[in-house]
Amino acid sequence: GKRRLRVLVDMDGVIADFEGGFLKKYRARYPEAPFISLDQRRGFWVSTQYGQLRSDLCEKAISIWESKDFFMDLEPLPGGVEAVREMAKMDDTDVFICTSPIKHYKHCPYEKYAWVEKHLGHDFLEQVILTRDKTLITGDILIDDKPDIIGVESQPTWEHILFTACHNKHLVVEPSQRRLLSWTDDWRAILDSKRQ
Ligand code: UMP
Repeated sequence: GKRRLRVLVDMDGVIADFEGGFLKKYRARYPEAPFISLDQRRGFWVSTQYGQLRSDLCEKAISIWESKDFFMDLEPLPGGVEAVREMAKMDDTDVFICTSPIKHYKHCPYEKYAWVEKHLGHDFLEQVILTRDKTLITGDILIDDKPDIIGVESQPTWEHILFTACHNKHLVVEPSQRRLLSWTDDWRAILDSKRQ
């Protein structure tokens, strides 16, 4: 085909292990506080589920990802960085990392760039999109673990591919909603299905 394929890849929960990094730092900082194992996670918002467990835990959870080095220290999720590198090398394919920074901006935006530089290389910084509204970004597909991606544009150009994560794996989704179960799943076939 002559048109290039544009792939948008989310960061937290797709290529960077937000949930694992959160739980490790939360347990280290609040060893006496109850916690939610990854098997028990339900719903996209960690802070909401912690707040339901005990009201003071909502702000304790938030304090973790607002801390310096939280985003920088996230481990890559298995196969994610390799998949992104590989798709970026494919013919007629443009890949962008599309991620929403938290509003506590002291560390997060800087560390997201630093993470991409560390794991994908300096040149890949050209591909970073920080936005709180992914519906404004045009693309053919958006690979993201958040089940409901909404914003001011009611008809985004991309097809949302739901990346399976601890918080969404039990969720029953519309039959039309495609999932990527992990980076060992057939992401190449999903890309090919969108090529002209
Ligand atoms: N985030 C919160 N609260 C939560 C869980 C995540 O603020 O309970 C943040 C972390 C990420 C952002 O910066 O939300 C999610 O970004 P995307 O994965 O949608 O890009």
